[in-house]
Amino acid sequence: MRVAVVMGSDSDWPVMQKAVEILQEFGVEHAVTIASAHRTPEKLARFVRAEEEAGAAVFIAGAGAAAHLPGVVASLTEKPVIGVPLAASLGGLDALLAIVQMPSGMPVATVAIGGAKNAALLAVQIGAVRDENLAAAFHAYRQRQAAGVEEKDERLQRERKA
Ligand code: RP5
Repeated sequence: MRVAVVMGSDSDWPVMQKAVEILQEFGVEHAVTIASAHRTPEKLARFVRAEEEAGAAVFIAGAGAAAHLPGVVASLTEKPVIGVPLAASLGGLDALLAIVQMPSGMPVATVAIGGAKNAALLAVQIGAVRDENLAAAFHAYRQRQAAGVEEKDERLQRERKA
């Protein structure tokens, strides 16, 4: 499975790198680039075309402010697009609304403001539908997560007794 990650600016990277960390953790082949729907539309179109040819199954697009990037990526590909609203202005509410309010017939799966980690996990889940190894890795991830909650609860109960 291959995932293509694009963001509108280098200022998006501190958040978007959390998506890349998850893809690395799951051993998912990926590409990352900065390309803007407004500032570099032709570069964006070239990236989407190149990634389709390279076999990308899912696109993750992160942008802030007038966040048209995920929607424009969706207009350029028939692969699923996951949009990550980023808090570049107005706490990210502008980007959230811009990304989530896609016109009928043109979906973008939108995660929370700053939700780059969940975007990558969702991409992994999409890939896991047809990849048993990825499905097993995701199952193990969920089990580790549940075990972590149990540990926190046990610690809380111990502290309350002390
Ligand atoms: C958006 O504008 C980018 O995705 C970024 O979140 C925001 C601000 O960009 P810079 O001015 O930091 O380059 O297009």
